[in-house]
Amino acid sequence: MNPTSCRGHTSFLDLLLGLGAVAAVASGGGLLSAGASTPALMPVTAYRSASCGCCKGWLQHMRANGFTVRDVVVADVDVVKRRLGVPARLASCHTAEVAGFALEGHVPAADVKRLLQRRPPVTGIAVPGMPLGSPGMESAFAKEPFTVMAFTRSGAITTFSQHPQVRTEP
Ligand SMILES: [Cu+2]
Repeated sequence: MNPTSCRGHTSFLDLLLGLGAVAAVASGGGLLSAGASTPALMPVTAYRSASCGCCKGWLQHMRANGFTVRDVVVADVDVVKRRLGVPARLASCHTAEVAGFALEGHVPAADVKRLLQRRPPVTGIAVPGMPLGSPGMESAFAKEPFTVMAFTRSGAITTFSQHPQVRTEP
């Protein structure tokens, strides 16, 4: 997989959706009252290679959905993936950490929030590869269905959520 091959544009629609989510949280009073334990405010540390455009797109997506993201450029993301226990067959471009969980690839912010709310006994969640239409991989030409997988260090891999996307003909 070549992390430099992806596209780095976040669509206007995605920005709007992200801002909408932040506004919804703010209007509910969550940002003011809930403090540091609010899942939406958990800091995310993201590791990526310097040339990865779609990684930056995912960072933008997370920030637009209320996360504070620390952007760490590393020489070899595979070292980080091994440290965090990401199975090789679930690998994508960037890898991130939030609240002790690993996040691999273009995981939607909504899934990260669900992970933080439910705290299942997993090491992390992943979107393998780089499906078109996933957050940070916006495309005018195609939206591929994708599945968010949960994984453990003992090697168990299960389905966390599914994102059936509508294909558009070019
Ligand atoms: Cu990517």
